[in-house]
Amino acid sequence: MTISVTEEFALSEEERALLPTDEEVERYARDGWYLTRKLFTDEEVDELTAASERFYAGERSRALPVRPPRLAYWEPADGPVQRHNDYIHYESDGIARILRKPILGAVAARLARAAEIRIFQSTLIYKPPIAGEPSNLVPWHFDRHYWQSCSSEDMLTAFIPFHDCGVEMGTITMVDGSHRWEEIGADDSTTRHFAERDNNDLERMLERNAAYNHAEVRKVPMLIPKGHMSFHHCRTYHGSGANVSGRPRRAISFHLQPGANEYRAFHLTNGDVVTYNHDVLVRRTDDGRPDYADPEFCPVLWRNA
Ligand SMILES: O=C(O)CCC(=O)C(=O)O
Repeated sequence: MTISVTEEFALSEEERALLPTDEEVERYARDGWYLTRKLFTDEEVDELTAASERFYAGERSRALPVRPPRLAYWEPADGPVQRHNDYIHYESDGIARILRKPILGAVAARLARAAEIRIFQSTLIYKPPIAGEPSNLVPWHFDRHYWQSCSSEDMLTAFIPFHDCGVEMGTITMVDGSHRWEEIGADDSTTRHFAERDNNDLERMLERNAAYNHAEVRKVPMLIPKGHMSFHHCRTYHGSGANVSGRPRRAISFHLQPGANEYRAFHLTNGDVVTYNHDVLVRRTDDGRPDYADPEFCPVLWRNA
């Protein structure tokens, strides 16, 4: 039995058992994060590692037609810092094939309570096994700030490590329930990526927002076995620490949008309109806006029957 009309978006009976239960969907709404069952086989995860190594060695299935203004794009000349490479689902078919496994999109659709899920962005990440490497530290932030040109408040991210991932590797860590906080202190600077911001400012921002909401900052490291992944809501504060494991921490941050998401003009205080990298890549809607449903860059991952 399947729960989808087309073969493309069909699940087997075994896969259906991997979906979050109603209670888990409720818990995601309360906590702002969710740890999945084993969605990828060991072979699929190993293929992610192999395909990422081919990517780092220079293999591309296709290249971006233009370089967007704020592209994260590690190259060998950047050296042994933390590597981030955006649009990996576009540039590596070997990786995209596995990311597009329907069960992943079906889990996201359940959590976001959406009938359709599309890819928004995907970033290949590599934390080198250097205990003191400062670029390995990911300061507290939430992703909605980077997506102000999006209309949806329900975007979400799957964090997909390519191995067992625990605290010693600097796994992703969530601030429990923080997606429900009312925000204070947001200004134009919050739209800038964490790599361009001061870590102490971001730490203070978290503390200030927690205090304003009379909330305790409860940091929950995601202990993710191989083949499993964590999801977080776009307003959930998260970050991660040093990699002291002696092994590289390899992962993909897979950013997803509900079907209803679309471009909106978001103005900064000086009147400038916020842009996202897609805006120089994707096709236009009939009324001239960047189309965040462009199948080339933002393909559909899952659609309910
Ligand atoms: O690499 C990390 O630990 C955090 C990645 C991240 O910020 C995200 O998945 O949104």
